Amino acid sequence: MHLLLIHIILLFEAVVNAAGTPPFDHRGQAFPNFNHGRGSSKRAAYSTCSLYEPAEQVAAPKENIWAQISPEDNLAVWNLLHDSASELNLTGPDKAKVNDNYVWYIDTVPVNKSDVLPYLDGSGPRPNSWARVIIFEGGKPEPVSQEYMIGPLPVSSETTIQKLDYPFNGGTGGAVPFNGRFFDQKRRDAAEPLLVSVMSNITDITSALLGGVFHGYDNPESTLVAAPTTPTSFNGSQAFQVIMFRLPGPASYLRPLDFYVLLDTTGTDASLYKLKGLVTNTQFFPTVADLRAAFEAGELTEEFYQPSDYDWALVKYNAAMGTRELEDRFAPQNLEVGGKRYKLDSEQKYVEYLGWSFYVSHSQTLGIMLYDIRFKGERILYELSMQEAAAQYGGFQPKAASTLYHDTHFQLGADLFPMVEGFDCPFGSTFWNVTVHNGNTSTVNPNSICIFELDAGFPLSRHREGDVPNDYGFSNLGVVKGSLLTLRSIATVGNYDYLFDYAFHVDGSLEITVRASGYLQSSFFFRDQGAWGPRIQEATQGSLHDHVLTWKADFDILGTENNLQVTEQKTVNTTQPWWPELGEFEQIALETYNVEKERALSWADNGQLMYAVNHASATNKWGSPRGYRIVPGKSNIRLSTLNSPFSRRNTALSKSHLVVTRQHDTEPWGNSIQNLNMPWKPQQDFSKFLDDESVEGTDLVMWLNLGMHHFTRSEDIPVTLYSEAVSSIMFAPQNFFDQSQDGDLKNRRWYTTPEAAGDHNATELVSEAYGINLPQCNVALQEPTIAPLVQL
Ligand SMILES: *[C@@H]1O[C@H](CO)[C@@H](O)[C@H](O)[C@H]1NC(C)=O
Ligand SMILES: *[C@@H]1O[C@H](CO)[C@@H](O)[C@H](O)[C@H]1NC(C)=O
Ligand SMILES: *[C@@H]1O[C@H](CO)[C@@H](O)[C@H](O)[C@H]1NC(C)=O
Ligand SMILES: *[C@@H]1O[C@H](CO)[C@@H](O)[C@H](O)[C@H]1NC(C)=O
Ligand SMILES: *[C@@H]1O[C@H](CO)[C@@H](O)[C@H](O)[C@H]1NC(C)=O
Ligand SMILES: *[C@@H]1O[C@H](CO)[C@@H](O)[C@H](O)[C@H]1NC(C)=O
Ligand SMILES: *[C@@H]1O[C@H](CO)[C@@H](O)[C@H](O)[C@H]1NC(C)=O
Ligand SMILES: *[C@@H]1O[C@H](CO)[C@@H](O)[C@H](O)[C@H]1NC(C)=O
Ligand SMILES: [Cu+2]
Repeated sequence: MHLLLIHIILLFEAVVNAAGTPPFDHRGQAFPNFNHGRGSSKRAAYSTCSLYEPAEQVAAPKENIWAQISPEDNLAVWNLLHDSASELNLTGPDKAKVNDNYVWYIDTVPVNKSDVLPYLDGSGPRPNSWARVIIFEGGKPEPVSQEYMIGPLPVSSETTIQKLDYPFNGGTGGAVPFNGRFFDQKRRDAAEPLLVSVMSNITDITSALLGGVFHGYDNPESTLVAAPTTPTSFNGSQAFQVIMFRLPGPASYLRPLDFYVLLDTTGTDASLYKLKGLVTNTQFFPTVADLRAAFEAGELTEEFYQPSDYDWALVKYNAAMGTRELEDRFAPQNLEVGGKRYKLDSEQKYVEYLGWSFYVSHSQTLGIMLYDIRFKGERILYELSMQEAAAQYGGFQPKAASTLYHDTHFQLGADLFPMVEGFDCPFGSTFWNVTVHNGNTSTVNPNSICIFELDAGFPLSRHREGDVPNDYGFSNLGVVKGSLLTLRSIATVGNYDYLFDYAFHVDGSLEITVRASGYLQSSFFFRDQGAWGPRIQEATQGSLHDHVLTWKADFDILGTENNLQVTEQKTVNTTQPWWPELGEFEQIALETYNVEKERALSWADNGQLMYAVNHASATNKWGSPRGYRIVPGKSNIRLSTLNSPFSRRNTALSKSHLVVTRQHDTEPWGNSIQNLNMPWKPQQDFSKFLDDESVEGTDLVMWLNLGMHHFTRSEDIPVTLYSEAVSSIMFAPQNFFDQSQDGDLKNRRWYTTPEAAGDHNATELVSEAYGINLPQCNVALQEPTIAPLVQL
């Protein structure tokens, strides 16, 4: 941990003067006066920029009632559940087996919007907090995983334990059959003896074909890694495992081998588990004996071998690639040299920034969630949260062909980890912690959310009123600084590092961006399998796959009475009397209507369609409904496969570009985190949200899909690049205001060349800077440190 001091003198003034234009002899009176000279002899006089000054604190208007339950509540709930009086008959986590009852995890039940609004907007009571608990009830005659709600919190004599059924529409409430539940360590332990018995019996074969052996997940004699996938059931009547083998060590995801074991793991009695078959050389062998016969007949060979080293797969400097001229210089940075322009209530996780305000919450499953998002005091969104990060693969081999992931199932929200200042987030960013509950304890993941203001990288707006015969060639020139506040988190879910950005622009627009880096889930390379992705290393194919990430955008434009307006840009034939010679001619025209009922929608071909969420009756000064447009950004896709057995009904929300539904307390989530292993009989079927309800003049929710079709490439080695693996969407005012929201920004310049009397070639330039000081300070950057995770 050393301190790296980098001195950069910020001489904006010198830069301006270096442009070869006449000096500013005619500064407007608002132009700041600088005492510091430009000479290097004066540099010592500059003080250090306040980059690391914390943001000013502000008191949130209301308590953050969306916040997750505290570590104290988590422990109290844990103890309540494990008290014999609960009659839940729980076994402690260290002793429990698949056929016992034990707690999987504790999270937070979303507060009902119908309870929140009276509190938020009036003097209604503070809504109660409830814990959400998932208990694996393998000890029941009919073993299930069951969700519970425990509250109100903190635990008192009023606190009850109830089944949490109401958010789930699949027919079995919060219960999922044992076979469809999360394939946790205990299920893996139950299935491991069968896998080991198979693999230990064929060590000669695996040594010859793969160069390794497998004797158990944690057995030190194993030189192969077993990598199961999901889903592990279709409808809860059966359970299976599709296990691929890889070379161990870092970057194992990029070193797949040509060997697969398929197991039947139905039920809680592991003695009934069976081998379904083995796959290698693109052949299926129902039994070990069949595999052995083929091996002994010399029919099994490998054309390629994974290299034993893995240096090529690490995200580190690769000297063998040479150097680039001048790249040894320090890269440009975004630095808040004027001091932080946002205020925080760090306790309540509340943010204010140049007219914006919002609350931040976090859940174990969904990661960051934003609430009560307002601009200039007016509510735009009640909730903005990611609901699912799905990925589905394709390939001519058992793992890629079957893999579907729902990353909420893998607790994406628990995977937000400390970020690297200066690299993941700018130097001087504000960092917030994330707390994750785990059994009866909680862990603090420090610095796992960062907040910073960025230079947008482009001016928000400008105009040069030109073609005037004076020395400057214009009569006036206005330009406004573009800035935005970003709230960032990175979820490392296994192989992938998803980067989530919420960006609040100064004009009142809000942008969501998600990027992906990290390791591909790859497959063993076969020459004839180009349909599923290119060869990207010696023996590795980059497996083709889709990523689809769904956002819930519960718009409340000025309240809950909203419409979803569609504006189609059509090509129409018209006649106009002043062009009789044209007769009918084609031109563009708008057709506007409100969506009447809940439905799935698509982005239009050639972008000739606009969706806007409007208030049902409020209009701007010019008579247009006040609203926000949903502006498509990069890669607003949907899942490619609509009928795959692995993503049939459990992934319904990923299958359209966007969906509008009516808001209900009973529909807080777009997906169930226990849906993954129930593709044919999901705990929650998103398509059932669409039950013909009206969405006119009512509280509506937009479900928006971002993502990408991952056309894998050799540049995914060592890891996928955030530059290209990116998807975004923006919400922008659409007649919400009477004019653009940049007139009140002082970070701008206004230049005029007033006409001197009788002299149209005036050379006088008058500039206006509105009194914003240009900082004159030394930049002293500190080498980032990474804080350890703290077990409470
Ligand atoms: C309690 O759970 C165990 C499994 O952990 C089970 O064998 C036993 O039957 C259960 N007892 C009751 C009363 O349900
Ligand atoms: C939310 O509303 C539903 C439906 O009215 C109700 O069943 C449930 O108990 C409420 N949840 C909470 C946490 O208050
Ligand atoms: C091991 O292989 C032998 C013969 O190849 C077979 O008889 C035996 O059942 C196998 N054991 C297992 C667990 O597959
Ligand atoms: C699951 O699917 C199988 C095969 O289609 C069917 O026989 C079984 O009845 C289904 N079970 C449930 C609970 O839906
Ligand atoms: C959590 O449970 C473990 C046993 O599983 C126990 O040793 C520990 O003291 C408990 N911690 C707290 C804070 O209750
Ligand atoms: C974040 O966690 C660290 C480590 O537990 C702690 O020192 C720090 O005070 C926490 N910061 C906030 C803002 O809670
Ligand atoms: C306009 O009319 C022309 C001539 O009848 C026809 O070819 C064209 O398709 C029409 N365009 C539209 C948009 O209807
Ligand atoms: C203005 O500038 C133009 C072009 O340089 C020149 O032709 C013209 O004479 C000038 N007019 C006056 C009034 O100086
Ligand atoms: Cu990908």
